[in-house]
Amino acid sequence: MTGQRTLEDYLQRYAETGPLALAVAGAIDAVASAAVEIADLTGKGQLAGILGVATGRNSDGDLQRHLDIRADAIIRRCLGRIPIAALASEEAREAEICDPQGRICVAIDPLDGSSNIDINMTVGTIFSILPTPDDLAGCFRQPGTAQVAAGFVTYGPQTSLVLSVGEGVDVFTLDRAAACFRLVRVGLQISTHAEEFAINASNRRHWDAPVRTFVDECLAGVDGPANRDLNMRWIGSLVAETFRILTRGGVFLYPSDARPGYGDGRLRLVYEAHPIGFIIEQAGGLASTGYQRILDLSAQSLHQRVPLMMGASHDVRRIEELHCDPLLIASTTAPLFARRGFFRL
Ligand code: AFP
Repeated sequence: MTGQRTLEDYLQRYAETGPLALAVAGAIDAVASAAVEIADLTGKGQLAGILGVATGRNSDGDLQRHLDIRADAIIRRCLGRIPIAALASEEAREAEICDPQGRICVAIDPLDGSSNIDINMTVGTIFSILPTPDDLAGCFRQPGTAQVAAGFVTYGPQTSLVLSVGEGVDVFTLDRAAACFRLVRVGLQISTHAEEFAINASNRRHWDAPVRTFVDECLAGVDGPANRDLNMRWIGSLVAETFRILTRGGVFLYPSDARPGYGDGRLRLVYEAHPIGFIIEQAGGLASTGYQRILDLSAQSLHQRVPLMMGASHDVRRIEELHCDPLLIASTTAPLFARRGFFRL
């Protein structure tokens, strides 16, 4: 039953399944409480001040905007009410040890897509929930498969919370009048073949051959190896792209490329690719670097970047084939593209 069931009811039932589930439910409830505040803030736009103005750079050199910092503070305050062992955030250089007796550790991207704030585009919060390991120092070096829950919130026309506790993907939409999230979708599944692909095509000249070949196959449409016509989208907000793929399918690529600083792509492993990969796999899709399953990776450093190709299983497998079998590149780089100059290879 959807529409009436609240996130609170959902979490109460989940929490009864054990002490770890109780801790996970508490963290999700805290993130949801923070999301109600952040939604109000983003909904005010410039009435809340110049939220998108850059106020500096984070520990990894990314522009830090006013709302990034506000969102981080709101989430920290809400999570501070429950016993978590450690907290990692895109907005802080180091992870914070909180309550070593806490059963879980939480990693967050407080506001993904913040470069979209001033153009009124969807932004979001991403969260990953891990069990506390025996060696707390290694809590954020666990593989993505260790996650017990993950999700994200989109602050767009609707404020929606997309959640998985390892039993499929469900969606809750904020009932603003009641200030509570209500269950609206249960058990989302991504179709195996994409009808849309998403990549920042302005970087084409910087891509490796496997990525160029895959995109050329998408552009060749029904007359090419893909045997179907595909549309293209690029929003510049990972949470919005992921919500679209969960809703109507598709494949997303943020590959590594030849630009300085993009040798491992742009997206972060611990608080972006791991939670998004968890959600995508729970919905029947795949998430890969092109060579490896995202969830099999363990971070060597907290803000480590990673290439991310995710979504429709057939298309992610094709991307992996092109990365792993160079002969495929030669055979599919047809003279059509090379000689007629459709694309400079
Ligand atoms: P910001 O948080 O700096 O806006 O970056 C958003 C993001 O990490 C991810 O959400 C987008 O998919 C990606 O960057 C867009 O990157 P490009 O601006 O290079 O297309």
